[in-house]
Amino acid sequence: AGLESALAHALTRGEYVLHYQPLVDTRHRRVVSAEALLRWESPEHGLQSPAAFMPILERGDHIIEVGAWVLREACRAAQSWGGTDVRVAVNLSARQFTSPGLLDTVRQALRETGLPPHRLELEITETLMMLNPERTERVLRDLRSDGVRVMLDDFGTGYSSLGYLARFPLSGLKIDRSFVRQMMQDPQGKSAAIVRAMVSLSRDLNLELVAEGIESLQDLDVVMAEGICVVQGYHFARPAPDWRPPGAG
Ligand code: G
Ligand code: G
Ligand code: NA
Ligand code: MN
Repeated sequence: AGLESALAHALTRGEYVLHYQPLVDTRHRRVVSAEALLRWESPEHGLQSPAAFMPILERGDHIIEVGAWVLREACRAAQSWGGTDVRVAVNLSARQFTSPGLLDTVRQALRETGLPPHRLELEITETLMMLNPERTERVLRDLRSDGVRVMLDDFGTGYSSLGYLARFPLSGLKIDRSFVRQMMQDPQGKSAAIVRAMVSLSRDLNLELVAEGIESLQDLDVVMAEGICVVQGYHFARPAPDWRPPGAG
């Protein structure tokens, strides 16, 4: 109960912060996006990862307000990066994605901050995408027609069927970092074969492909050898507060 009641006040007390971790396009040696990652600076418990408190927030309605704050704050930060076209990526929770107000919340965050819609990227998981496929399809169409990008996060670990990749208007796929780990252990193994299929699939479906969890130069070499150009991971940068894109002043 300690965490739960402390969380109820975290938003009004200004205890939430966003850390940012860049996504790098290795072809152009350029940061293309930065993922906003929520942290709770709890006075009693210290810096908390969403893994610790998201499950608690998901049980209440409060998560809708926190999600709206994350969207607005991420858009505000990205707008403050100045004359760059670096995007900002925001993770959506299940409650937030299925809430009737999602589209309004996104539009309001863009309107209030003045961030161009094409600089906002939303990350959803396969599980979330499959909760209500009909609704997902409508919501994604609305978001995409506004110009907002949508990425499928942790791709390869969920339960979506490949048919949905054609049906849903996604912008791209983020290959779960477990594939990179397994490829490093066995470069000719089954995970490598699956990643090769993902590369081919994303090309044919015109989806951007991102490899997560790049922790070393060796990881980078392996994914680049498979033709994956957009990467993210500790090798480039850990999530950090007050992040700005290179050259943004
Ligand atoms: O940053 P970290 O590895 O601690 O994140 C743990 C999990 O929390 C990841 O799955 C990440 O996607 C998720 N997460 C991070 N920030 C947010 C956020 O703002 N909203 C939601 N819904 N999930 C987030
Ligand atoms: O579920 P999602 O992919 O959104 O999780 C994002 C989280 O993954 C971030 O919060 C971050 O802390 C973590 N992360 C980012 N880069 C790396 C990495 O290179 N290695 C590992 N192990 N975790 C990472
Ligand atoms: Na994510
Ligand atoms: Mn992910």
